[in-house]
Amino acid sequence: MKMNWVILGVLGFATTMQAGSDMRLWYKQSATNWEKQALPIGNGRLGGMVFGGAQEEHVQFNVDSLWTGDENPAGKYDHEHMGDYQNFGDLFIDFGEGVVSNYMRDLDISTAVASVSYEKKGVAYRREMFCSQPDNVLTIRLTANKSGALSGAIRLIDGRENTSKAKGNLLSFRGTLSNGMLYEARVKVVKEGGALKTKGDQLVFANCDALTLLLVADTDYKMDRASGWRGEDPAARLGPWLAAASAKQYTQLKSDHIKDHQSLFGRVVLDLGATPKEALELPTNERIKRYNKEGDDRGLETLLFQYGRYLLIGSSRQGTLPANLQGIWNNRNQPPWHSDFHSNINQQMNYWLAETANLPELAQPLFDMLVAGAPVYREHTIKKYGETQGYVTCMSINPFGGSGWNWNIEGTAWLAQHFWEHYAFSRDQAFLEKTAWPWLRDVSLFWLANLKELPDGQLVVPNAWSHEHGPRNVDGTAHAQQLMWDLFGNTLAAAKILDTDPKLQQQLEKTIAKLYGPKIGSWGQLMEWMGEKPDLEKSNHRHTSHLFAVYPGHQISRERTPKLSDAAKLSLETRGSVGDSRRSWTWPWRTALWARFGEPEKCHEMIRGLFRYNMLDNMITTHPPLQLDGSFGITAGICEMLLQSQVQDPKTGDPLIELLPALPKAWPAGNVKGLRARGGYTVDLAWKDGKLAEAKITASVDGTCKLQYGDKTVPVALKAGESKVLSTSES
Ligand code: FUC
Repeated sequence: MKMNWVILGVLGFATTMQAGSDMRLWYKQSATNWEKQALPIGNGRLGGMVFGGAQEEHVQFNVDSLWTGDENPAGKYDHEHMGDYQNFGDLFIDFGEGVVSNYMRDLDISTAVASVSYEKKGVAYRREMFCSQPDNVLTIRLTANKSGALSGAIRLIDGRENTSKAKGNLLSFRGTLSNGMLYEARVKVVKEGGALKTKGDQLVFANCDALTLLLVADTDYKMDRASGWRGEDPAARLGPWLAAASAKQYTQLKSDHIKDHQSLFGRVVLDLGATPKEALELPTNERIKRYNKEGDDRGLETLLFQYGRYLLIGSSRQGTLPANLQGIWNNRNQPPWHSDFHSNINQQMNYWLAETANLPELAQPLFDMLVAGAPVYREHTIKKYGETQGYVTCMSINPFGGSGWNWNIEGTAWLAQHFWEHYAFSRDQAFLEKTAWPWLRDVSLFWLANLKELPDGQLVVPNAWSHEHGPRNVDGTAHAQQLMWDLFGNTLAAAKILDTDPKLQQQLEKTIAKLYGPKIGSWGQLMEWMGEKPDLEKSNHRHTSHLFAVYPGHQISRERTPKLSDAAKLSLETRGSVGDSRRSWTWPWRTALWARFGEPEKCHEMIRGLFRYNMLDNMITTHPPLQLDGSFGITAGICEMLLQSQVQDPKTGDPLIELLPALPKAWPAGNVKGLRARGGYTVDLAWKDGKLAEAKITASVDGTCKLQYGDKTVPVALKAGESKVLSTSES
């Protein structure tokens, strides 16, 4: 096979790229179970779970910042100080009883609009719901094909104690959490035709032609320690938001919302091949069952990929808190694991896709929260470790800089990787200097001061834990050592690029050389601990912490460290895929790991496993319970199958961009548009008969890289804004 550069435009992607068809989840029944069936909508800050009943609509809603708890100085894992992410409230619309036919509810993830349609007494009803980011409202539009057909009652319920009021065309409640946080929600009902009046704490509407419900909600949380984590009373914003949204026509609200959503969602188009007609005719819950038997539904896999992107757009936008264990969707006041920011895999997995799947600005909330929390982490660290530099945290993080449960001292090093990667993908120098560098430097400083020297001079992380597996407080777990290599390497690279701190650069270089490195054990495995622990190493434990160096790290790779790579592969194979290995987040991580090993069939097996064992009807992954890490993570895993860029030329530092490194047999023909690669590149690919047909690479900054397909490589030099198209031919 030959790879040739062709003149841009001759083989355009327009002909091969199809717009994302079949981007709908749909069902023939309304949801009865919040976790398994309700459908998520969100604008990053405000989220809703839509049940879609014909007799009664129920939208449970959340705001990202409604949290109990505080700075948690004692590092407790309790409800008072660690706190819990709260259910904000519920909105109910009672339409009354009646026989319903032709019922359908759906969620179109390409427009981020959920809808319900049905017929009752000869009238066709339609309902549309979405969370608008530009207008800050959760909007519900009720229509019918006959005038005066809409009658019912609307209730708004506080997630704690109901204090709802109805006045004029408004429903509202307001309250204060145990930590003093103020919160408020309002719903404005705009009717067309008919009548609207209050009845107790409800609004009753009769014989209306159409109604638009606008729900606004917020808290007085402020991501700023100096302000005591509190800002303006939410009431100051809710009024103007409602006034502005109700001044717009519904069609305008909807088109502004869709435009905003598509500006992010539309950046990546994926087509993994055909879906049998009979699968398309099935509602999503049945379609998943069919897929688990037949395995031939490429559209469902594409939908899964895009759903991760949809969910991140819905739960993480600039200015919000990052997506937590449940994204933004939670119907309990003491949810599992507090619905917190879990720093031993889950929080990191939530954001892997942001860079590769072309949603980089959605990672900003993660950086914002960590930077805002740093002064608290620092105090907490000094209390625990005495006067030292930098910071570490406990495993579970809350939005007030607090963290609880056991110390996860390596966690901040793992999070540091996200700061570096954000730069590596964008080459955004200002971000590197202002945001990433302080974090990389501070976490490195902690570790430079706190590593333990072995008698032979090698350096290890003391008191480490291969997450939730085996002994605690041991020296030099593979995971911790690999994190140090990653952290110090990235910090050194950043210091060189920024041309800063030569003393620190020297110290980092020396320390990297002395780090206790990855070891191969007696049966060829990658050792998880300094000593062998055969029973544990051969278990089906869910965590694959010792494989961090393969993904999301890059210390071990097929190309540069083939022996270690083989050992790591054996360790992964040994973990198997039964028992504890079946979790929301295990399959995605292993998809990415197998992709790094260049094992496409294993990758596909992981996708199948996720669908079979850890998928709810609403296509959100379950641990159990519902956990969003898997939904986000699988998108990142699929990205690794199609494109990888972690390997750098050792001399120039240029990325080696590998095209289709793990394309399974099940995806013989397809295309993808808009994946990102390190170095500031965007890549489009088309393949046929299991082989690359065409690649287009576009640069956002001036630079050079190498494209690799199979054993062929070609150098690329591009200026910002330029593209090149590569085609392959048999010869
Ligand atoms: C980590 C994992 C668990 C679960 C929890 C939320 O502690 O070990 O499997 O995902 O986070």
